[in-house]
Amino acid sequence: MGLPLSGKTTIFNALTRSKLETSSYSAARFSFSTAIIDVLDPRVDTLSALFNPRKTIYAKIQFSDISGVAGGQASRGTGLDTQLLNAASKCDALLLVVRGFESDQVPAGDGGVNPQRDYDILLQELIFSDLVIVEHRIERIEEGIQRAKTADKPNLEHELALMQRISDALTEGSTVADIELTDEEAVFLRSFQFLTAKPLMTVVNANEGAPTDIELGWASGHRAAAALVLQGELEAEIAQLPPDEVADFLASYEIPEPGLNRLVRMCYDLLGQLSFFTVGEDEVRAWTVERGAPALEAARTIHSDLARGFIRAEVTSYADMIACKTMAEARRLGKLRLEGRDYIVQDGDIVHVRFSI
Ligand SMILES: Nc1nc2c(ncn2[C@@H]2O[C@H](COP(=O)(O)OP(=O)(O)O)[C@@H](O)[C@H]2O)c(=O)[nH]1
Ligand SMILES: [Mg+2]
Repeated sequence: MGLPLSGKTTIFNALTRSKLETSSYSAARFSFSTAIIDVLDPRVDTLSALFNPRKTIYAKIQFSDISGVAGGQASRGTGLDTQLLNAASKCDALLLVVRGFESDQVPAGDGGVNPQRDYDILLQELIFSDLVIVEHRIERIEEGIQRAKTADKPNLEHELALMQRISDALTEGSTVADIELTDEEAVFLRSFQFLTAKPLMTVVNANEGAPTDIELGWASGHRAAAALVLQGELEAEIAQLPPDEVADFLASYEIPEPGLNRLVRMCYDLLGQLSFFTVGEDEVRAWTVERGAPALEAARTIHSDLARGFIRAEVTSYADMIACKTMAEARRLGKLRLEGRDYIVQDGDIVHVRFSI
């Protein structure tokens, strides 16, 4: 999401190889498009070359292009459109696109191009929309406390204190993610789907040739927040190239890798996720779990039966697998470990679950 004409659709096209129409005049109305991409992890290709499976399946990320933040909704007290809030609240992370490019064709509005200002406006909108939810909840709890039986009051008062703490933090410009919460509080708050509880990624959409390695401290001052610069239009062009022309194109612009790759790594980092792999003749496949997830959780990601009947996980690190080339050799050299349900899965692990139901 982002302000009109920041290049949301351009970035979306770059990320998803889509060809949605971009426009040089402002459409501040709600619109929504979505696309799913394969995470082109070179480790999957390497494993696929080793095992020569019938199917190769990459991890997937779904991106949505959500427009409709005009800027100033919060200060006018109107807040974001309900459809927009619904669409955004379903996402695991928010990607804020801010304009960093100059252009004679695309009006920049009052004050010209200013990424930090636009970021502040967007964050204010998100904070305001969470504040509306909290204030509404506080009213409901206060009504409830007046009517409640004595036995129910402590619970309601407990929740009221939590909501007031959130309200105070948001009023001071913090995000929900910034607030120290107990696990119990965090679980309780999930159903409210606060936007500022989500990881926030800021993309500064810059012109071709703009430096991409600059410090963006202003966009990473909150917990679970990070920022990067993408050359949106150029990246959208790269996304439309035939795969065998990409390397030459990147070299001619002195870009080490498509910005999409950097962004995908940022997604994994901020969401605290990692990939593990399953391999075989039938299928080589990447799976996604949260960092710190035990083998049992990895098994459940593959299939609930594998978790239900979990016996052991056979685990080989990615590096060992590449060195050994076959499962038989990994086994012979003792690189295939038997792990229990509590084993913490590592990024790149090749996992085979033994189970019985
Ligand atoms: N010069 C330049 N123009 C861009 C860049 N990114 C987007 N644009 C143009 O800015 C306008 C708005 O882009 P669009 O992606 O439709 O913005 P959205 O309203 O946020 O979805 C379009 O005319 C784009 O071609 C960029 O990096 N450089
Ligand atoms: Mg658009």
